Amino acid sequence: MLSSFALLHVACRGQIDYANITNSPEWNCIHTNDSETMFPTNFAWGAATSAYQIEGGWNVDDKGPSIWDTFCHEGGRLVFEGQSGDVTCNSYELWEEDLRCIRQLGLTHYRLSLSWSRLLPEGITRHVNQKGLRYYNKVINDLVASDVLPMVTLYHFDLPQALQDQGGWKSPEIAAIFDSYARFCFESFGDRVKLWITLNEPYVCAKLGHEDGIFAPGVKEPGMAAYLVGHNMLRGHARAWHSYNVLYRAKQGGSVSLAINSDWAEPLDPASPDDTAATERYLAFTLGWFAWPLFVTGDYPEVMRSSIEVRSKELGYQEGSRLPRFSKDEPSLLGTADFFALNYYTSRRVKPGECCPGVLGLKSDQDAEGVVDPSWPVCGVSWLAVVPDGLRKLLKYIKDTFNNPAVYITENGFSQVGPVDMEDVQRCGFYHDIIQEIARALREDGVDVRGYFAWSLLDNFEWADGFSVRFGLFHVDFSRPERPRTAYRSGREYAGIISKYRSQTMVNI
Ligand code: GBH
Repeated sequence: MLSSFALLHVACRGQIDYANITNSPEWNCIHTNDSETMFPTNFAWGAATSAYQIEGGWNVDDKGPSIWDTFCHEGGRLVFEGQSGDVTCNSYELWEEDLRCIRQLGLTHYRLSLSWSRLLPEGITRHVNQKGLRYYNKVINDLVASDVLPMVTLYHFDLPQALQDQGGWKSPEIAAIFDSYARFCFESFGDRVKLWITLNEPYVCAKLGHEDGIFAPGVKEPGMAAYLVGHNMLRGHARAWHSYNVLYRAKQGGSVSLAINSDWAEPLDPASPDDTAATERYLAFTLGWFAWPLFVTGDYPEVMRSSIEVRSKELGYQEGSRLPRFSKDEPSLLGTADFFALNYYTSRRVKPGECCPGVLGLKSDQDAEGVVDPSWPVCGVSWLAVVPDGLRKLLKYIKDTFNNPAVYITENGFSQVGPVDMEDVQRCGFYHDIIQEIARALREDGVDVRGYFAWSLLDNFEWADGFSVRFGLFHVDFSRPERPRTAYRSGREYAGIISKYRSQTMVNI
């Protein structure tokens, strides 16, 4: 077993206090007795990707452009070195290479996303791209034939440009349009796909796409657009879930959810009531924003609403004008998730925000600031402090707050920047640690964890960071037209972990 904290100590750079790492009890107690680690026999061992990040083929075979095509081509200065997903891993041509990687890992599940504008070039079902349909049918059929179950995300950041031109996620009509796209997908693939994610990380689309403007569509309307976008995404999700429930569940028997990203958060000073209240706001404005409507009340968390109202009053906005209300005439949000889909990457310690009471924006509404504990290694991209036990704490919080749902960890990973290191020992240590934390969540906390999807199968187009940040279990050589995939050491170790735990049976959980 690798001693990962020692490896992190050697290999990480950045905001790390080296002296503190070796002294940190958090890192010294990560390793449990391995022999106690067991997983349920049907546990999903997966890896994840998304369409724009791997497919390439951006304008071939009748595919329509998406907002990421536009963002990279026109707003290219916002992406690292003006890069784009035009070709990326070229999985549109090289799917069989991906399948080989999936089989090499021994995955039981593979999470992919569909490119909406590859299937429906204008975003609506009037015009179906048969070649796109054929592509995804082949992917799904090949997976099933290889005994790998697909988890399919309908939307991972890549709205058809044609729909953006009509207002995109800010437009109320988008909910019905998304629903008809979702029905088209359930109808086309639902005989073979039993795990569905409607939307990936609405928080990121809302905040990075419409508040900060650093993701497509690059809208910068602080304190306004993000709430509207989040609202319409939730409305679209709810409609799609109800469609599945009424039209497809009986004959297809699958499950549908929405993937929510959240840091784990805890008070900077646990004894401080201000830090504790700020932590509650921090979680309410990320996890709670999307989980409360689905799992708790059918509406946003009370503390989110009240914080926004306080700022709105100061700034002269009317009640409810920034954070919309759900209409009683529309399908209800409550209960529209068949499982909890969690994307977890990092943790923060939280204190009240230092930002700007008089300023319009999510940060000022939220009034909470997350800081990285000096003992947490930051190994690749700057936001990703590596905190495996934060996942366990977040899982316990989800169990307690959302009435013990079945949970899939639909994304989690560890990034690499700088020179390629095929012997990525820190990432190996990370995967061992995170899987131990999941085992503890199952065994000691009784969390109903159903599966784990590593982000990502392949190095790929990492959004605004382009190809400068690598999350893959397989390295991809982007300088060569064949885009060769080669397993990192972490890929081989993840395969080893899977083969070890797949053959065990969990007792006494
Ligand atoms: C995931 O989001 C995405 O689903 C996936 O496509 C992506 O490849 C993966 O992350 C790795 O990045 O730039 O300082 O504003 C993870 C959640 C939330 C993490 C927003 C980065 C932005 C930090 N993300 N956060 S910052």
